[in-house]
Amino acid sequence: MRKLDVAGPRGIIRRYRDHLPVGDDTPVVTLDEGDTPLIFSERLSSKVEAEVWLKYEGLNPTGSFKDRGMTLAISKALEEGSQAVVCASTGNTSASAAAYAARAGMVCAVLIPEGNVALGKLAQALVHGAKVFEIEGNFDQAQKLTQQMSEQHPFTLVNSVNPYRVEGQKTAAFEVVEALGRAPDLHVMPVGNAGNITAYWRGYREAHELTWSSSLPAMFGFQAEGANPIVRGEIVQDPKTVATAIRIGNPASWSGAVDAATSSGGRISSVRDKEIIEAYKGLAEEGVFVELASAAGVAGLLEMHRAGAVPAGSTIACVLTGHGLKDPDWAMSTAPRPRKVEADIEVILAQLDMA
Ligand code: AN7
Repeated sequence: MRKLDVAGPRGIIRRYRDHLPVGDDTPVVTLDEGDTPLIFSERLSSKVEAEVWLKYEGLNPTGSFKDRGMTLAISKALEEGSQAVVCASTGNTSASAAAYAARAGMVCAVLIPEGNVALGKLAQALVHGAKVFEIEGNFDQAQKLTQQMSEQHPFTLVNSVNPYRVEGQKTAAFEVVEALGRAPDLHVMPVGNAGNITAYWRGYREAHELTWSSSLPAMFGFQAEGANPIVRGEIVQDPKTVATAIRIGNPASWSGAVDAATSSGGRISSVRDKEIIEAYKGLAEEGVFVELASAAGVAGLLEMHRAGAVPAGSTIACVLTGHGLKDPDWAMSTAPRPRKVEADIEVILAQLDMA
């Protein structure tokens, strides 16, 4: 009897170890992250008259792209003898840090902005045993505090200013290139603290140098209109958007995002909350459940199409950064209520208008 094929190495450190800063002695703290699907979108492709592929990063172990960078950041922290990590977060980084720190047996402290973290993310950080502090302030203030904690106290900072985070996250670009056989023409994604666009651009450039792809994509990043410091060219003191994950007024990797956009021939732009919500609904209608911030890239792509900026027939990769289950409150607030009925098939059929 033929055995099932043994799958290749699991987790981004094992799969891409030749392209990451790890050695034989680096412990591998992994939850088998990465290897996420690149889903073809019929609906978006016909809308924008191009080939649109969705990189569904919500299918990582903790439900967001953050796991790619966290596996490496936590593994390196452990290798360096650190016993505690700290991060500021709009939610997903803290969920991921909490899970990987738990796996490594490390202490994890997280600082989150009070009242602006989606329920699922908060639940994750708490369940994995992180020490969670809701600060009376926003993400940018939390980020300053964690910087001080890591400079003055024995905490390893695992925000994306930690260089291993960006290194790990670049592997998503490798996977897109593997799946398409080359880089896309356009790469579209949300931008918050700007670590991820920095990482994708690095990943695409390395894939190009390694001759995995003969071309490079133009990189398009989208901030929410009320939290768009890079577009404005100045810090936004009181950032506001329904997409709490990207409610950031002073991104740590600002220059990385500008570099990705300008050197690739792309752009950083804003999308309105209304457009983000529309894009979120559209994705749900084709079976893809994301959190609001993740829909910002799609919203941006649709806006580009309206402006005539999507070349017909081009290949487009669109990153969906986090899972819809992260934010059940938002999902429920816009969806219809379930109907309460008697346990009677006739009653149910009558309500369905199918009797
Ligand atoms: C779903 O968790 O900043 O531009 O602290 O959770 O790399 O910051 C999250 C960011 C996009 C933006 N989509 O990525 C955090 C945090 C989702 C996110 C972003 C985030 P970056």
